[in-house]
Amino acid sequence: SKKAFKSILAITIGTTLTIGSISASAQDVNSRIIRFGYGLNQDSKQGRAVQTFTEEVNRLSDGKFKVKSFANALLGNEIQMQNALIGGAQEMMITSTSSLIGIDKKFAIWDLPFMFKDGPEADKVLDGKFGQAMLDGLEKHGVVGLVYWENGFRDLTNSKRPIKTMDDLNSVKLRVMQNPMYLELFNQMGANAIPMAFSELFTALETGAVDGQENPYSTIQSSKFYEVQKYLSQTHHVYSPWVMLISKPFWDKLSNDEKTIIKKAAVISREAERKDSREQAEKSLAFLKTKMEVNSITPEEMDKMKASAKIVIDAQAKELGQDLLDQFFAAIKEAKSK
Ligand code: TF8
Repeated sequence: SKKAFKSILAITIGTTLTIGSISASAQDVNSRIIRFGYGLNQDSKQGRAVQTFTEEVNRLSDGKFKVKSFANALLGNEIQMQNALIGGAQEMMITSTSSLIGIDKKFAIWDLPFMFKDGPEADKVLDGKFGQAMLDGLEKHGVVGLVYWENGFRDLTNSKRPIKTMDDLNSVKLRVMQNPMYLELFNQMGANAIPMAFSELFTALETGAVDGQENPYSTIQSSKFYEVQKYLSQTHHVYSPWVMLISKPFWDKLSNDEKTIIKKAAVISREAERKDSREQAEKSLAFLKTKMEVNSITPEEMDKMKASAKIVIDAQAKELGQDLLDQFFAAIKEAKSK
């Protein structure tokens, strides 16, 4: 009868809805707390993307996973956090690939100067076979690499003078990331490069312990470097990625369903972060122009900087092996052709 059909329909719909809403709990998903550390402040593209990740993990696990995020290097600087992940004292973090070289020196490859034309070109190499192989190589060192985010093209700021030529870099005390490639790159260009953790940088700029630094526009804005720096020079010397890491001891405890949740949320956060980063770059530059003296570099001077950088690239070939460099260059070539 009509009535019986209706009630069967009601039961069917009811069951379907129930199954839909309990799907995450029907899986092998346990209650977990994930401590997630990062270096920038909450009101930065990094902070916003960590928030996206937090919400996605919460949604996909039906609230069973709780991500507790710690901004401003509250859990330590990047190197300290990496070690905490390896030891299992912290679950997750986002780090610059640059500071990972203490764990896997191959990661210096991403910081080779003047490699990428734009973000989408870098995405292809990072998300493709080459980038994945680099992530796979981390596991034996005690961390699992999930996805790359965009830190972005790096530009120079300082408080001494506009940097228009390499000569202008002379005797500028420039903070660089803790990676010998940067040390050599800027010393080669005439600066006095000083490696330092990002968490110490604002104070060092404020007190004059260093004169300058290099980071993407968005970070110069969100970390308020414009308050203690007068000049911004658009060198765009390196395209710098971030990488999302999870502690290997923690990862090994997770069920496959749990790993899938983390992986899905990581990819969603990556897409959101890159979009935000690319929109923010323009806005940050416009903002910084109201606060700082901004100059571009002429093509002739750019060529000189690139020639100087070439020496550093050749030195890295010795350090990392020509093989790896060739694979990297091939991946870039392929990305350019697509
Ligand atoms: C640097 C990096 C940092 C980021 C951030 C702390 O200059 O670009 O801004 O890695 O996660 O140290």
